[in-house]
Amino acid sequence: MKGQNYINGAFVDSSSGEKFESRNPANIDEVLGTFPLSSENDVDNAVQAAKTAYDKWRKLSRIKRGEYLDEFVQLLKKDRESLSQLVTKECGKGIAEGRADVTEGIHMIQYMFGTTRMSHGDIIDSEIVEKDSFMRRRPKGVVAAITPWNFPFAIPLWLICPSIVEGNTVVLKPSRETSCVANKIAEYAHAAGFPPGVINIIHGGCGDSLVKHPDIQVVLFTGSCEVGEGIKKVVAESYNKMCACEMGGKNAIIVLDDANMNIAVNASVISAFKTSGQRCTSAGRLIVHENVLKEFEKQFVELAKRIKIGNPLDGDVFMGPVINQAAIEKITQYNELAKKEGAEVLLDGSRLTGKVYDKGYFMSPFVYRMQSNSKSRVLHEEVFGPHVAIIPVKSIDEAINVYNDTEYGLSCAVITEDFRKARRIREDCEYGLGYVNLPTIGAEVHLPFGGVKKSGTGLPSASTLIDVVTHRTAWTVNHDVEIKMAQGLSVELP
Ligand code: UN1
Repeated sequence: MKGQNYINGAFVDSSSGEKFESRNPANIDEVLGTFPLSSENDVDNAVQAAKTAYDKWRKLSRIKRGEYLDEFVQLLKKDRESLSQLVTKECGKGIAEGRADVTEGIHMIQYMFGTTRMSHGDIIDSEIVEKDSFMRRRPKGVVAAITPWNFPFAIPLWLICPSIVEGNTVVLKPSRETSCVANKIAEYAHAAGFPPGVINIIHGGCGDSLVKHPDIQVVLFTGSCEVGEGIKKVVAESYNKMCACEMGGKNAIIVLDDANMNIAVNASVISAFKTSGQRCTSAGRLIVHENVLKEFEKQFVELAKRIKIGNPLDGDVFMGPVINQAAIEKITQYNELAKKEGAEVLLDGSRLTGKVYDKGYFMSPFVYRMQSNSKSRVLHEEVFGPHVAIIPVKSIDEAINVYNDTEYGLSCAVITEDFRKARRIREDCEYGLGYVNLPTIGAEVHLPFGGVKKSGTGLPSASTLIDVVTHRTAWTVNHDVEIKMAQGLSVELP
């Protein structure tokens, strides 16, 4: 694929003239596409196009704006399978997950389209009966969306769809690792006939100048803590910008002593190893009651050993490659660090070699037991790979303390048959996404998606992004012929 930026309704090259490649992580000799390394000038062009389009776009009715999304989704649905294959080829997750990513993106478009004929403000009583007040939403302007490679289809659509339905226009800067999928999103948006400038996509190397651009009102970001913290600093220094950042987790499954062992083991394998542990919702910690520890460990390790690793396009492969060489190095370092920090290794994971493995970035699961320890780095830092700790606990109180003992707070699951214990977890653990008898992954688009503490800015994405990309305004109308004031403010005029 020869990728280009998509600015003001046209596919254009970058003024930088520089290029980068996107490769298949399961076969690094395969170049999937070449893309422009965008410059500050390209960023400016894209933001100006979005700014110009904004005025007309915001004046369309919400229903009319939604109809473009309907057209968009009809086109995407026809090519679901080829899009899923591209997602899998470019980011390496299993084909079932490639399909789920495309489905999740389609759901977001359908959901936002569905909201356009529903009420979307409030009517609020006044203390004066002749007055009506309304909470009305207004768009904010030009939105910058910066998205990761692990959900190359769904996450851009999570961020684009609520923004544009509300009347904003968007400049998307996708991860370099998954530029082909982003280019496809641009092609389908173009075919759906969105007015020029409503959706703009610029590739590679320009996130910083996009965030700093004075005409960007909102920055939506999903990715690493380091980048998110940088964005928060830029926003703090400007008077007209705000941001919503989703920034990872050190999520956990809590397995209590009454747990259904089948659910506990399956939920843990799914949470730790789907997407090769590279979701922000993946579980890096399994907090297990000592009464069931032995049984849990035995079954979990047995199942983890049986995981099929290989070409993610093969339907029976559970784990594809990790994304790149840097990921291999980071995960390997954390596996080594766990050993140094006193981990009891139950399943030693490493880079796989030989046959198909030599062509890509394949790693096997690493499972270890470690006592809770506030100084351990591996129990506190996000690894973003197939690396999971089993932490024994003696009670539900200890499980809650261990769960909360990280700087993150995204996804939490408890496995129990006792609704009272589940309620303790619901009330006392710090999280944005909570699950009972389920994995930590797999949230649906019509739920709020976001974490607390270091995991996010407390402004969840997906459905609740509407609150981020709109100003809520108060609009009050008097139906009387005289002015009656609330708060006893009515006075005789002189
Ligand atoms: C992410 O990894 O950044 O809940 C998003 C889930 C998916 C989204 C993950 N629906 O696991």
